[in-house]
Amino acid sequence: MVAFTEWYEGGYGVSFRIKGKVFEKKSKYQKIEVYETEGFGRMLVIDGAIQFIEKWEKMYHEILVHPVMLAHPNPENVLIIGGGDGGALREVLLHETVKKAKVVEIDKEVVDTVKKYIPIDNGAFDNGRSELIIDDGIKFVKESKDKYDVIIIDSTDPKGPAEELFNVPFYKDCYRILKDKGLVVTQSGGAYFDTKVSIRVAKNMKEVFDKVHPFFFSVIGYAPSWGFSVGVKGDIDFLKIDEKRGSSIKTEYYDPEYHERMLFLPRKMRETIESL
Ligand code: AG3
Repeated sequence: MVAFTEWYEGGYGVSFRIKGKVFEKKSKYQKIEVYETEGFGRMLVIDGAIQFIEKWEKMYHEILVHPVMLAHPNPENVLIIGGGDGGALREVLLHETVKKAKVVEIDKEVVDTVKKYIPIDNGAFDNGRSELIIDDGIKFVKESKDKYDVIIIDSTDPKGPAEELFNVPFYKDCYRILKDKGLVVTQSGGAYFDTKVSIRVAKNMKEVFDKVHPFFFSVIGYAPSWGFSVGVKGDIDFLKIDEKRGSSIKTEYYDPEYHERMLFLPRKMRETIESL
């Protein structure tokens, strides 16, 4: 039996039986691999970490995108940092309020690999409202003169090229380039494995944003209960969404009816984060 396993601290593994490896390349930034799984389509792996599995990628991309898009009263200008696979962009463009969505991806090889071997963008990169920029997200945000309603950080984990995307200086730049009110969301590690990432993000975001909301959702392919963290600038209640817009978006996992309940935290995590 051939399998691909991603190992977490202490020896916990997330494993898929595979039919074979479809592609492998070391880009300037990272090692990119694509596997054909036995039962769930293709899988993208970067530096040994599972990024998405075709059958379940919506579990992650819907939960990353829709809560912030629906809590914002009128998201028109959206910035995605990372997200070179186009999954987050595809979900952003479901929102008719969006006039412009930019994807700033550091590694063109990720875009090309996914386009060729696991296209999930569903035409999003060709949509007239979208723009793909190959650049370092840190630099882009630091130099940006444009202002955004929503910033979505769809990055790899804080090792390698994404490390700085989890630090206070980057969050400060994000805060600066949000309009008077705006929202930032980032993936922030597992609740039980990689807990230190969730705690680090909560701590660093609390230094910068007016309000911070961490939440967790199961994403098949990652360790149980994956973390997402939202930073609020200005007068926006992240707990309330625009129900009318919510009911017009077709989703499989994100449920506008359960928006608030999604913010449930395991007790230990809630106590730890509240004490920061
Ligand atoms: N972004 C990475 C999610 C984190 C995965 N981490 C892990 N498996 N250790 C997903 C990219 C999809 N757009």
